[in-house]
Amino acid sequence: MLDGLAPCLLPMKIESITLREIQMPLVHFFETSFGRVYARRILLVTMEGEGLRTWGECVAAEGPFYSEEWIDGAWLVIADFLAPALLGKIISAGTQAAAFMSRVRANHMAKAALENALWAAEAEEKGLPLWKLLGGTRREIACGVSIGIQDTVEQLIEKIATELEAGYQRIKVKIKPGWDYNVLKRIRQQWPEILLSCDANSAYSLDDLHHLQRLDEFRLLMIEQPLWNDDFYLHARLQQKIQTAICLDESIRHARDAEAAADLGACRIINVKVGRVGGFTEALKVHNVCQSRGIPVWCGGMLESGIGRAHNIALSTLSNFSLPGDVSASQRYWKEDIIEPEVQVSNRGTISVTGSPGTGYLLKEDLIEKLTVRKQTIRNAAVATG
Ligand code: OSB
Ligand code: MG
Repeated sequence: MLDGLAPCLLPMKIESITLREIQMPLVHFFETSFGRVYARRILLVTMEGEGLRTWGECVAAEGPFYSEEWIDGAWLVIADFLAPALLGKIISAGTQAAAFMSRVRANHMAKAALENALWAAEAEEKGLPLWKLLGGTRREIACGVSIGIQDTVEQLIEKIATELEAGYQRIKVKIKPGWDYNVLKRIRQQWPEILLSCDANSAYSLDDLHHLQRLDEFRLLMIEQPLWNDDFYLHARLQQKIQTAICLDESIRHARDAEAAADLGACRIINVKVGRVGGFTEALKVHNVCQSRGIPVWCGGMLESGIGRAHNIALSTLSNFSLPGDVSASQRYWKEDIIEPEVQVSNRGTISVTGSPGTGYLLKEDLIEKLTVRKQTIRNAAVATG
């Protein structure tokens, strides 16, 4: 995602980095076991140099509930540490970004926003679609939906019916104690054969073993992150005692985690979120580690705007992304997305990628400007606010 004012040429000397907060109301609230969100506060970054500009999205949420990162923390980490580490550097490929930022521990979503912007610039500069630069092979990716906790089961059933009618290939529902067995039972009564999974976002402990075993009767494709957000060991013990495949999301922070989880038998499936693992370079490593161990992966979502969504689509074209992801149409989230065209899903539940260079999507810069509530540009060590 790059708007070259002049024909751009990597290597690019990074002259300034701009952070923007945009606010976008969700078409429908989204509720997980850790809370409900009605509107997103999204941190977008641009990197400018030698007359060009490239965009990235930081997927950190409004509060540190999914993981330790959140928008205001990420903003500071980028402004005070990551941007200064990149400014003045000459970078010719996305893979080079991580080394400059490695002195900063973790803060993966903040790092990914910057690294992914450089990958997008590299793709554009090489005249390649981002998905090809990443090593993708599919022209069409399979889409599922993640449906939050609703006020009533009937509302959930209605939502599932709408998504199935639209063609989505897999339904994932959020669960928590008190919104699990009976809800899944009701769904299975209505749709005995659909591809169905659930996501607990760490809402259970091993004390719930018998309860979780009862979910086996629903023949779920997977149960996502049932236990602690930072755990493999107890997930491995749980996996031995339930038939349903465990999918890890929160616990997998990098390729070494994927390796450890696979070797321990902590999961049979992994959800890859490019922000959670710190950028495309690490996401590719996770993909490869999983592929070599026979663990299928799929692309998770973080209620992204079009920028992050376009990046997720590109990543999903890699060969081991063999299960439908949580990458769905713009209109499920936003009245108007910030990219053109908006992300559209076919009636077979797929998104197609094109042969155009970069992400294949254009930015609605006027709309982004209108949605912006905060902006800060960092140049060398000096900080300018405006
Ligand atoms: O656990 O996958 C998750 C959204 C916010 C935080 C965590 C998760 C999710 C989703 C939504 O499930 C996926 C999406 O539609 O973007
Ligand atoms: Mg999840």
